[in-house]
Amino acid sequence: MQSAFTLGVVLSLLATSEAFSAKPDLPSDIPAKFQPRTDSFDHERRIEKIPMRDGARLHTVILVPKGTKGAPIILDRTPYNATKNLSRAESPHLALVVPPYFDTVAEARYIIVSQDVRGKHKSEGSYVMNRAPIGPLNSSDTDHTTDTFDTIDWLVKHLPESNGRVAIMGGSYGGFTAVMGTLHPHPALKVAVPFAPMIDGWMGDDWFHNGAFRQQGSIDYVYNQEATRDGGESWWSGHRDEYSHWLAQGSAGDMAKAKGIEELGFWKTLTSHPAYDSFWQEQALDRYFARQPIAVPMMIVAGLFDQEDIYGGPALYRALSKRAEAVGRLHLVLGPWHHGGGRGAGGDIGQIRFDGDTGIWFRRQVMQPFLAHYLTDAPRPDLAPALVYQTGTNRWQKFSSWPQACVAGCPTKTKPIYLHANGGLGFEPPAKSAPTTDTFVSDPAKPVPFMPRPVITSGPDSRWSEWLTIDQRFVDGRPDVLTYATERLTEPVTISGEPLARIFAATTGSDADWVVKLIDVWPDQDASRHVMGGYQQMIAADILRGRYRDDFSTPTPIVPGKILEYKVRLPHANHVFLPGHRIMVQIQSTWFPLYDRNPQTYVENIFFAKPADYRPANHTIYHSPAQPSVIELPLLDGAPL
Ligand code: PG9
Repeated sequence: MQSAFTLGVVLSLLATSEAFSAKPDLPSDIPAKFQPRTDSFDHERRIEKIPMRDGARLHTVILVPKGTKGAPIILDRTPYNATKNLSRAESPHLALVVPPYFDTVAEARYIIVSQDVRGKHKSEGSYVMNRAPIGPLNSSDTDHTTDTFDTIDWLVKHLPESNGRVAIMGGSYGGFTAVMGTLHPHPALKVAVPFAPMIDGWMGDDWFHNGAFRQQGSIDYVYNQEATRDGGESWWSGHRDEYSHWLAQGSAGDMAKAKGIEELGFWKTLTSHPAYDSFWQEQALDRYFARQPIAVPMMIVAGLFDQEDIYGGPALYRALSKRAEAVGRLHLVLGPWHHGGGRGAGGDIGQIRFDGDTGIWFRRQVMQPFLAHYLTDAPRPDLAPALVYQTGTNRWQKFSSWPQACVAGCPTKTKPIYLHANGGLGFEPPAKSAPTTDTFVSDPAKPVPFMPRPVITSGPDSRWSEWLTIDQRFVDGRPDVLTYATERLTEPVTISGEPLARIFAATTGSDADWVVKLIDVWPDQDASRHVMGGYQQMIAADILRGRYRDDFSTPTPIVPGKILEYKVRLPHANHVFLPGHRIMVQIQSTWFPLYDRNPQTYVENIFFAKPADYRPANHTIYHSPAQPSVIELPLLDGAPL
């Protein structure tokens, strides 16, 4: 139905000659004589430079289904090339031209818009990596909120085919810009769907996890993003095995120096803020948005196995769900997805299979009815606050809140599962008589790889998107990986929420990293899929940089030999360990080259550690009655071992 608002827009457009001046329907940078015929296309392509309030003009690609009237607008704001984003295939069909996450909106014949954020590709202005909201970290008059506002204002005034209602969508960086667009929204912005949004770059998204620097994927990303406006220069390695590439350098700073990228703006920013200082705290969108009204209905889409932004989606949901306006307007969808699963195909990750294509199912059955309700007055779909995929059983579950279980503040409190002597793991506390410690040597010269070598994270052989589900047997048995496991389960064990590892440990060094992995071990043989026999499937795993054990913003050295408790928060999980399976915990101290190596000697800034700072250390894990190391499991059904 055409709204009075739309009619007003159309009439005002009719009144200006500019409105109906001929607009090219193909990229304006193609000379007229080479413009192909588009009669058979089911859509028009319009290229616009949309002016912002400060005069910068942002390059915007608009796809309008031919003959459409009263259509909503879907807006995606990206640093990754809007033209490319809406040129997936050379095809006259809209559905093939747009990226897969627009499949249902293309079917619904909505208007699809992709815009280069300021300073990237064909947009004017300067690029700031993850430009913060206007305020202490951004002294300019523009941010993603104002740019979104100005863009929407232009779109609803210049697209007579629209019904004047806009949704903002996008993944990862585009998820971040989508969330930012809702801060002070234009009245036409009716709904937001951020996929895998980057929310807190220090706590658990792209740049750091609990203080450990994600060197691989950060330095190269900064180079690709910042070296040139159009991304024309990209990172080079010269090694098939990225493990040897990084090991050949010393610190992350040495790698940056070797590549000559020390002057890049965001690299300098990263290296000046290794701790969770005000720079990170003030731009963490979960903290920031918790203080703002939820101005636009939002569906946050996140992946249980997101190798880049596993923290942000659930953290944002948790922060926003405390606000009164969240009721009926805020939804979390936590699917069995890697970073791109919800936006693409979601049938499997590596060897782990799910029940059908969960990505397409979600977009058709959940996202599209949600969008249609807010954009076209379609009936309100019956959506729970949280829709979470249960791995192990492979089914979707609806929850009235999320997480279901956590250490404090959830409907259910976690229960500890204890590390035992001789590699045991169980719900009973350790016995007095048993040995109380396990010691291993962590040698920075021989770090534990985070995926089997050769480590390949780009190109056709890349295993980057599956690494969180890779069979952990490739490190099980290494002398620097401790493994603890239960007996075979006789009943299912269900977890639903946020696990937390509390590990008592000592080291002979003055700093150390702690990696804790919660693993589902499959039965020794699997009749239907042989590859799954004995498979060690990671369910939740993360890293803590020991210097931040007491305070993320203030690092302190570890006193060598002192037994301390380290709390490692693990990513959210919704999983059933099935009968016949075993629960396993692995503890190690390196996850290389994804995370930079801790020199294990306390230095002020690990980015610039010197070769002599890297020293082997003996790490001791305690499992005594007085110092019990545990994983606080978000158990839903008690402890039925
Ligand atoms: N994870 C990527 C990213 C987001 C935000 C900042 C930096 C990197 C991405 O996929 O966009």
